[in-house]
Amino acid sequence: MNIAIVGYPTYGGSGVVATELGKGLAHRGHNVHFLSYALPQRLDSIEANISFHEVSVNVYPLFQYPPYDLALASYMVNLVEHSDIDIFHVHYAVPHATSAFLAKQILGEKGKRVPIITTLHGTDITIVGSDPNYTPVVEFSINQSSGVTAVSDYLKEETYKRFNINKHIEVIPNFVDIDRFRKSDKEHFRKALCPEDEKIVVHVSNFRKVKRVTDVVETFSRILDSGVNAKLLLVGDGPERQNVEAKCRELGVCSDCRFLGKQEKVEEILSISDLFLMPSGSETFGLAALEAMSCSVPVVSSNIGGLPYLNIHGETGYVCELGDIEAMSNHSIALLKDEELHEKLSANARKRAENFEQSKIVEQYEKFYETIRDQMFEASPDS
Ligand code: GMT
Repeated sequence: MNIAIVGYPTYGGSGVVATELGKGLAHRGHNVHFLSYALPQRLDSIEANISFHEVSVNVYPLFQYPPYDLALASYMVNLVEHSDIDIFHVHYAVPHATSAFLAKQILGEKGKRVPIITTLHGTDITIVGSDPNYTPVVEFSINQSSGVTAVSDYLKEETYKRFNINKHIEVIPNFVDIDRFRKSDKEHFRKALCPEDEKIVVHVSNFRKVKRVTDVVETFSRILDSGVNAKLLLVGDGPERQNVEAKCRELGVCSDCRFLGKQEKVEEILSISDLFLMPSGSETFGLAALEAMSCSVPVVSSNIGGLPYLNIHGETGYVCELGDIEAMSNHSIALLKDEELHEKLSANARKRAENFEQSKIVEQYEKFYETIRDQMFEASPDS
């Protein structure tokens, strides 16, 4: 198939899923076209059957807000006219599902029909999409998609609760490349960061408010207070960075925290980590936690959204009430102090991650594409 994938290029779960899915589909022989306003972070290799189309938006003095959604719709139309696209798969409803609807209408006028799959990821439903300034358009665009997927049962239910959706939503979970994300020997790296053999606590996110990164620092500070010799690695960057630094200063833990920024080889950092903290206020699945688990790192997280499904309490880590720093630190301390327990949870975490192995999930998407295409062309075979 010729598959066009639309997504965000940024350091975040929906962009990672879109890019890794495209790479997986290309690996299975499909031709994949990525459309975005910049090269996706994880699109780091050159393959004969992958191409990237940068959507650029003209600036004009009249535009306070350059209309990216219109430019994207135009690129989608042009792509079909020149590259014979079989399916569009858009990730994150806002505004991609709306651009896709517009492209579909324009192509329809030209006698061309291309199915549109929309994958719902998270805040496109729980925060941004639920903003009344966007709700009617988001709801309409989801309903106009040919097929809709959500990354967890939790997100599927939230979507039905928050919007008037008249479509089946297929749940296809996040996935991980378990060969790339596996514990590997990076002892030299560990020694460089932790010369005194300190425990390594890690957090990876895009540092948005919803990730509650200051809770990570508070939990870490209590871990140090308990006498555990540890370092905190903060991977990623974003709007909360200043507040997080301020929290480190307030708690006097700066010398034990390392801000590593937007790293590409996250698996190397996870390979030397002992504990992953994810105290998020909203999380539909928790891809960053899955990648940690795949590297045999147990997770202490909040019990929000899809997290209790991924991170099984007492088996792969612990889930705690939102904002319960005490519970998060108590579980973290117990885990870091008890080697036998740590070993057991690490092994369980890896095992759990293997359920979300990339090729299995890519195949599910492939099957879903075929089902939607069959439904569409069976319904009106002449078009
Ligand atoms: O925050 C978002 O909704 C955007 C998205 C992203 O690009 O970071 O994250 C969501 O999608 C991921 C991939 O499907 C999920 O693993 C994350 O849990 C989800 N984030 C939230 O729900 C906050």
